[in-house]
Amino acid sequence: MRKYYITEKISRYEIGNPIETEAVINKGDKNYPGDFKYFNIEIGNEINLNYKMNKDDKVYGLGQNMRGINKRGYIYESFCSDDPCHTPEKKSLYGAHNFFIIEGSNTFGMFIDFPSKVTFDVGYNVRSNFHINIEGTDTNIYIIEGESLKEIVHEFLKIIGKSYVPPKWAFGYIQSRWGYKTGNEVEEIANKFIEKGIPLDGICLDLDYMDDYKDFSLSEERFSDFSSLNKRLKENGIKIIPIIDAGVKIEEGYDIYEEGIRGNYFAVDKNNNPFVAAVWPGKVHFPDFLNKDARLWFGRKYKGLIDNGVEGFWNDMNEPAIFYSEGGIEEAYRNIDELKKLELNVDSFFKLMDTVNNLKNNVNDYKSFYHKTENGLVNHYDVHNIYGYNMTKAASEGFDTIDENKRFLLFSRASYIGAHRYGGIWTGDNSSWWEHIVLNMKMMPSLNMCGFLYSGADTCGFGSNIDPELAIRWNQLSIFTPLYRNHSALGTKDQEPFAFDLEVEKIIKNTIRFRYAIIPYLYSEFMKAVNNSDMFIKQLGIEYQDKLSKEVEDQLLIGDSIMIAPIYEPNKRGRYVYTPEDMLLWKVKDHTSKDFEIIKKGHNYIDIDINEFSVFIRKNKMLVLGEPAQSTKDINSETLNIIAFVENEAEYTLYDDDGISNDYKKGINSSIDITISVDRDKHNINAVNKGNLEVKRLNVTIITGEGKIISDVVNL
Ligand code: MIG
Repeated sequence: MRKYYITEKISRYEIGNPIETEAVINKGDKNYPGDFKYFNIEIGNEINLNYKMNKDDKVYGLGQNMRGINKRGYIYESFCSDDPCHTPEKKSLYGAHNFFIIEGSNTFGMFIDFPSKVTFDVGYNVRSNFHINIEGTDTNIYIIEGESLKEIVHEFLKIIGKSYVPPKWAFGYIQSRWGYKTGNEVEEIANKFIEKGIPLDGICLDLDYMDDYKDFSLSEERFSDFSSLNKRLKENGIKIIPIIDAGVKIEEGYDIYEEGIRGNYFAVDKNNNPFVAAVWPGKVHFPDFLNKDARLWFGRKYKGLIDNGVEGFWNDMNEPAIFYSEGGIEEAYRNIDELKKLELNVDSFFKLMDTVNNLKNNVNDYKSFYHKTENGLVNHYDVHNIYGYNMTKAASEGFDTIDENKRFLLFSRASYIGAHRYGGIWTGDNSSWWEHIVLNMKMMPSLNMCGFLYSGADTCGFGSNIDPELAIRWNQLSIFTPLYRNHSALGTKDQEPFAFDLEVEKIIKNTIRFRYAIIPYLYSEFMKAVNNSDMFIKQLGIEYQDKLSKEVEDQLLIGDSIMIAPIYEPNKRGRYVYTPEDMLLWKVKDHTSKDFEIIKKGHNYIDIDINEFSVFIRKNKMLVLGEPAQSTKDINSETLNIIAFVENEAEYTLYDDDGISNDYKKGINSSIDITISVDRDKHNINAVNKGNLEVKRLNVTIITGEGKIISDVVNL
C-alpha cells in the first residue's frame, strides 16, 4: 500500500495495481509514509475493511441507492444493474457511487475507486460494524477529512472535477413516454401543451423512433420528416431528445454494425470474436467504450441526429443490460434438456424457473467478454461499473468534435463517479408508487454528494399506473430537481399533465408554470454549486448542525435560500415540518400567490391543500423569480421578483450566463449582487448589476422578522 498526498485533508492509498477509472482528476503524486486510517484493512484475495461505528454515527452518500439519506442498517452493492423493480430490499440500482461520509465520533469521507463489485454492509449483519468488501486486490482508496460534512463534500467534489452543465433549456419541463410511436403523435403532444398553455422544452423519443431498434437510425415510416419536425417544434422552443441504447444490432448492411466490425470497435469474447448478446434489437454487439478509438467512433455517430436538429440525448441500457447471451441460452437449453429427463416435481419446477430467470443480466455473461484497453485485454466483470460511464464520455467527446462550444443535453442510466463531468443521470425505472416519491426525495442529496448535480427521477413514475393525487404531489417535488422529466413505461396509464381531469390539469399546469418562474433562481444556484464544487440539493444536516436537522430526511434544501417539505403520502392535507430556524413559509398555489407566514424555529404542523405546496425561505435569504413562459426561450427577464425574508440583512448573488455555450468555463457570466437590509422602519435595497443587460427592474417584497410586508421597486 502506498500513500499519496493530495491536500492536507485528502490522502490516496494505492493498493496493488489499480485500473485507471479517471474518476478523480487530482490524484496527487507525492508519496509519503503513513498508515491507513479509521478502517481496519485486510488485503488478501479480496480487500476487506471494517469500522466500528459509534451508536450515533451517521453514514451518508453512496449515491443512487435504496432507502434513506442515512444509509445505516442496510447492505448495498455497487454493481450497475438493470433492475426495473425498485423494491425496498434491492441492493443495487443503475449507478455505482462509492463515496460516503461517516459523521460522528470520527467525521471523514471515503471514496473507493474500484470499477467492479464493492459491498457496503453499513451495520446490516453486525449493527455496529461497517464492513466493506472489495472484490479484488487492486484499488485506490481516498480518505477525506474535514471539519464538517459540508467541507468534506466540497473537498471531494473538488478532486473529482466539476459537474456537467446542460444547456439552460434543460431546466425546462420535459415530457416523455415509452410509446410515442410516430412523428405525428409527438407533434400532437407538443401542440396540446401549447394549446393548453402548459410550458414545455423537450419531448423524449424512446426506442420506437428507430428503425428496428438500430442506434442512430430513424424509422422512415414513422419519422419521415424528422428534420422538419425538429424545426417546427423548435420554433416553439421544444427540443426532441432521442434515446440511444448501448447495444448495436447485428445486421449485414447496417452501417454502424459494419463500421464497428471493420474498426474492431466491439467488445470481444474469449476467442477474440465480437461478443454477442441480445437486447431490444435482437442480437447485438457492445461498443467497447473502454477503448479510446471505439469511444471516439461511437461518439461521432451522434452527429447524424444532430444534423437533423437534435440537441439532446439520453443513453439507456448501458450497465450494460443483457436479456440473454448466446452462451447463456445454450446453457439454459442444456439444463432444460436435463430437467426434461427428470420427473416433473416441485424441485425440478423451481430449477426450471431459476434456469429461465437467470438468463437476464447474468454475472457469467459479464465475465465472458473483454475490453481492449490501453493496458491490454480486461475482463468486463472487472470494469463493469465504468462501462456506462464511458458511454457517457463517448457521447460527450463526440459532441465536442461536433461543436466544442455548444452544450448538449445528455443523461445516462448507468453511471460511476467521474461520469458526472460528462453528463447527468436519471434514476431509472421507478414506479408510480408513493414509496418512490419518497425514494426520489431521499436519493437527491446522496446523488449530489457524489457529484451528480444534473439529475432527477421519472416524474409520476415509470412502471405501474399513476393516480391523480400522486401525479400532483410528484410534480410539486420535481419542480425543484434540475432534470424535470415525466416519463412512463409502455402500456401504463397516461400521465401527461392533461391526462387527468381538468382540476388536476390546472394544478399541475400551475405547478409547471411555477417551475418556469423559479428557473432564474434554480439556474443561478445550480451554476454556483457547480462552480464552487458544492451540492445543489442538500439534506438539512449539511447546513444546520443541531441534532434534529441531522435526522430530518423528508425536507430538503434547494440551493442556498430555500427549504422544501414535500407531501409524499396520499390524502394528506398537511404535514409536520421541522424548522431549524425561523423561516418564511410561502404557500404556493401559483407563482402569484401572496400567502406568507413566518414559522418559528421548532416543530410545526403546516396545512397544505392538494392544490398547493410549500416553499420555506430561510432567514436573511431571498428567492428570485421571473415570470412563467411557454418554454425557456420565451422567458422574459426584464423584471424579476424577489421575495426576501429579512431580519436584518440578506445578500444574494444572482448568477446568469448565455445558457448555451461553454463560455461559462472561461468565467464569462453575468451577475447581480443584491443586498437588502432592514432596520426598524427603514429598509435599504442595493443592487449592483455586473453585466446582466436583460434585467431592468426588481420587484422586491420584503417580509421582515416582525412579519411586516414591504414592497419596493428597484430599477437597474
Ligand atoms: O428494457 O427504452 O430505463 O426509461 O423507457 C427497457 C425503453 C428499456 C429502460 C429505460 C426506460 C425506457 C425503456 N428502457
